[in-house]
Amino acid sequence: MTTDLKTENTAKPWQRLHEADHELYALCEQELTRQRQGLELIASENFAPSTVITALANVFMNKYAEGLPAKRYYGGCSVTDDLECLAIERAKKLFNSSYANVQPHSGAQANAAALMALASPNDKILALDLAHGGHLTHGSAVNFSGRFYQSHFYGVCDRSGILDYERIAACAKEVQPQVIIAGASAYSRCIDFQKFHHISKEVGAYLLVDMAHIAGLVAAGVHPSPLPWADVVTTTTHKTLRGPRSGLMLWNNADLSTKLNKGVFPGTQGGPMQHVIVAKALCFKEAMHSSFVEYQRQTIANAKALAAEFERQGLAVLTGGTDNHLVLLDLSATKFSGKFAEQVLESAAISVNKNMIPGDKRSPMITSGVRIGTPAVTTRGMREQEMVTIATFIQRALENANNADYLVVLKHEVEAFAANFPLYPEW
Ligand code: DSN
Repeated sequence: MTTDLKTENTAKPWQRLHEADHELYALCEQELTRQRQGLELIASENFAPSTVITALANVFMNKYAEGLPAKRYYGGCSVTDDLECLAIERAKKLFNSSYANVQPHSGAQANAAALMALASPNDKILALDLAHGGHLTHGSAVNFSGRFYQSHFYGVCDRSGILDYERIAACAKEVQPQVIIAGASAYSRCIDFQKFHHISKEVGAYLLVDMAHIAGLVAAGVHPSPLPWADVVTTTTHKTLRGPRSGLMLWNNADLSTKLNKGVFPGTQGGPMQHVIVAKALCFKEAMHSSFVEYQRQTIANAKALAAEFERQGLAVLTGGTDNHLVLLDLSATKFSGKFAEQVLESAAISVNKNMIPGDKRSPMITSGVRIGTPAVTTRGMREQEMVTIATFIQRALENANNADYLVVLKHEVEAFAANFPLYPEW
């Protein structure tokens, strides 16, 4: 693992479950084995350092601390205040923001809090269409954001698969939204946040940037930061940022502080998970290290190598390549659906996820695309030459999709390959 905080303590945090609850211990062990044996290519997943996982098990779990440092609804919060202030300072430094709220439990919660702060029920919001790479919490009809707000969507250009800022500006003028959301869960190109800023200002909308997927790239300076341009930035902390499963909110305008903090508590959350804030503060520290920048550079280089090899093999890559940590395969010209491809690859110990593509004729449960990300395999130490091997594994699996015996043999080959890159060797 490319972590800078080596631990001398090789005990797994769930070791004591061995005596306390053997069933749970066995499940933790099975999951560790699964993660070690396969190839993890889900773009939103990563392997947090063992130090971060271990940091989650701490006594702050016992503490209620509604409110903010020095303004709590419970006594006994003096140490908790110190912890939360430390985490806030680290988040601000890492992302060069003036303010941070480290309490969101997840990216979805951070988006709920930001929308609660910036819009009233039934206000209009404008975001990237889910089928074009958006996110459920950006206005989907099946999510609170589509139930409580009038959601409108912009898309990517049909031919290029790339955001067309002139069309987004025209759409914003027509819709006149209260909030414009920029950010994606399946978009492989750089997002121009400055352009989104100008579009938002022109129509008098707030700009909310959800940078969950690219937060690690932004922290490392290998993707432009939304902080100079957005009214509020939300993110998860466990994707490219490689921290614990959690959320974060950042902003620069002091006038929004009360609203945004209240959007988190009491707006959408109760007591913060202070034990997770310990692990978040640790991940922010790790992300300031020079080796983290190297890791993010390699993550992008690996995604580019993967895209190039897919194209060389004749598989269609949406947008023709990538600028970030993920590649979108367009399977619409093949006999495969995204769902079928996901299942075939899983039988060869390769984890990806099916994904809608622009103009998809199939439903979100079937889809015509597959999303493939490099953060986790890069954490394992893989580089460009391994990406060529992985693209070949994927192509061989798809070519032999109906040959169960072949897929069993391929699975063993994939597992032997993965074993060359030990995961959590300290455990
Ligand atoms: N579920 C995440 C993803 O896979 O992109 C987003 O929340």
